[in-house]
Amino acid sequence: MSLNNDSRFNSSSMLNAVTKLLWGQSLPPGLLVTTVRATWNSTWRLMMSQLAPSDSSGGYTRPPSKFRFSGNPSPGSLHLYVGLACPWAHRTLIVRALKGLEEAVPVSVASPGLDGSWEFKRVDADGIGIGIGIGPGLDKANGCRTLKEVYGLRRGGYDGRSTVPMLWDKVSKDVVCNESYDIIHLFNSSLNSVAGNPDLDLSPPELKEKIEEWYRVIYPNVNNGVYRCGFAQSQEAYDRAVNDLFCTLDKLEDHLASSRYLCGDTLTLVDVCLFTTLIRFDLAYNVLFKCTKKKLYEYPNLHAYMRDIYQIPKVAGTCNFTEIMDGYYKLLFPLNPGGIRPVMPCTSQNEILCRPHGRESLSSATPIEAKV
Ligand SMILES: N[C@@H](CCC(=O)N[C@@H](CS)C(=O)NCC(=O)O)C(=O)O
Repeated sequence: MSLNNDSRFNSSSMLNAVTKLLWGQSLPPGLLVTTVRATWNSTWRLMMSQLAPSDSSGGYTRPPSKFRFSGNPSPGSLHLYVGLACPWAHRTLIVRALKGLEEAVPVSVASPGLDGSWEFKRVDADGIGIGIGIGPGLDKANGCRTLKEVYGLRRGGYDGRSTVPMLWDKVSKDVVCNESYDIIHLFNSSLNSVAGNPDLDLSPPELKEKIEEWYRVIYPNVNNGVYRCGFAQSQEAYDRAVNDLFCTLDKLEDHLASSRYLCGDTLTLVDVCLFTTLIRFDLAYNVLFKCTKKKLYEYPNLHAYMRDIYQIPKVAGTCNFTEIMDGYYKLLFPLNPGGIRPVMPCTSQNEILCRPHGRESLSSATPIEAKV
């Protein structure tokens, strides 16, 4: 048993001893449940109101990213900070890999600490999820212990939320950007002079409008939609979010019956954005965020589309299922106070994800495999 479990065990046995002393063998169950419900509800509301801001109807409102990208990045001085549980950071890892930017933009991988903030630690080799990809580790750019410390190094300091992904400039010692959508655009088109795969364009001019149109659908209803379900603070807000989510998944299921990717024959940035939510769906959102109407596995086209993207060279190596499950179930404390991690669903195992997807016939374009 870990130190942490020991102390949890000791404090609950102490509480037990005190209640026995005051009330005998056990508290009357009705009194116990009512007291704990009232205390837990008000503590939960206090915690949620600070960690997950909501509107007047209890709907989750995501705070905007503080550092948006503008201007020209200086290739050679960039460093990327990510956490592997995070779907927004995952987008940046995929585009970095597909564009062949691994050497030009080194990465440091943080893991969630017990207080829910990001920290860097030395991790054993067997902490590396399915064993073929990236794992958490130390801060290679600044040697900091936490991401908050890295943000704090910028001139003028910073006291906002220290989120991943974050792109750092090692020369100016400043945050370049902490908005994933900006970072993936930057990786796609502004670093071609140092990219191993400069010819791959995940946002070609003729598809830009379609990409934006799809993003306006998937961001509020799916990417942020799952968080709107999980962080809803009223039944009404949850009902709205879950309805938006599943209506959109139904539409996507229909669309993907005849289209290999969202914008047609070729993979684009908006597919990457959808993929990082889909790959976490059965693992985390279905259970923890109460996205329970269906499992992703019950959508044959969406599941095959997800496998299609998973099987693109280098993509599987960016997915770390151990970190995803630990990140959501153990460390998103407000939603899972007991910290018990459910068993990994079979449908999210590598073996299933590597099954043939059969979607080649939907596209006549050069397969992405040949371009990566
Ligand atoms: N809009 C941001 C969202 C990033 C975000 O919310 N990251 C979460 C992890 S999934 C985070 O780092 N949270 C830490 C915190 O809020 O303190 C983006 O797309 O880059």
